[in-house]
Amino acid sequence: MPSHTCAHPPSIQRIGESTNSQNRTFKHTPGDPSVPPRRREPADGGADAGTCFFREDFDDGRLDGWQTPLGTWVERGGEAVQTDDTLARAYAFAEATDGSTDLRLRARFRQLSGIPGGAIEITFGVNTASPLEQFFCNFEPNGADMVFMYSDAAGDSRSLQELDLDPTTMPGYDPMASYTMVLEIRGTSFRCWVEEVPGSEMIQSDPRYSSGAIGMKTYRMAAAYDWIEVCPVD
Ligand SMILES: [Ca+2]
Ligand SMILES: [Ca+2]
Repeated sequence: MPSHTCAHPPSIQRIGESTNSQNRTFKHTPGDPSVPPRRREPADGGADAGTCFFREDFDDGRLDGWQTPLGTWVERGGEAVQTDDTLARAYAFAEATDGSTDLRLRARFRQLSGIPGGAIEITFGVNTASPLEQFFCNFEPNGADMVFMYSDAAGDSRSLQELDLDPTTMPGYDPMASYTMVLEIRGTSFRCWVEEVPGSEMIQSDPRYSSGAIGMKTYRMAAAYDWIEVCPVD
């Protein structure tokens, strides 16, 4: 069994580029929202946290390493915050994998305000030369749907899959709480779910996917991301 320590998630890092921060270890504090939890499903094909491509905890106050083409993004209080809850498209992206197609992306986020159909999303396969071209997995914390979408280079967004899912019917559900979204990519197949929401899994594939940057995205919602990590899968 792995020990209860892991590499401290640095503010921004591609594994292999830094030496000092990778050598630091610390004891996990249960419930500490600023620290990605140790993988809960070690038998599920995930790599140990120490081998991840990329981790960001948004703790140094600067949104360094991120491009923010649309929306109002700031790093504040240990979170990346998109403050505009009116925009139909806001996103920020970072190059995280040096071209790997297969990955497991996890992100912890919460809504701050938004319309009933507003969404918090993670985006992937972002074409950095033409970044409106991207895929994203969409969670609507106020109810309605989970959606996989593809946006072409002109920004035309189409659903690949819509899963009718209303988490507000779950006992004890709090739409303002923090949730953890997971996206697994193998080849051109994707699987996305919200860890705290049973039945939220979507499985989809699309031949237009071929690596790209990853990122955060919102739809008519202000939201805060506590951390995001990209690790190998398999
Ligand atoms: Ca930062
Ligand atoms: Ca954080």
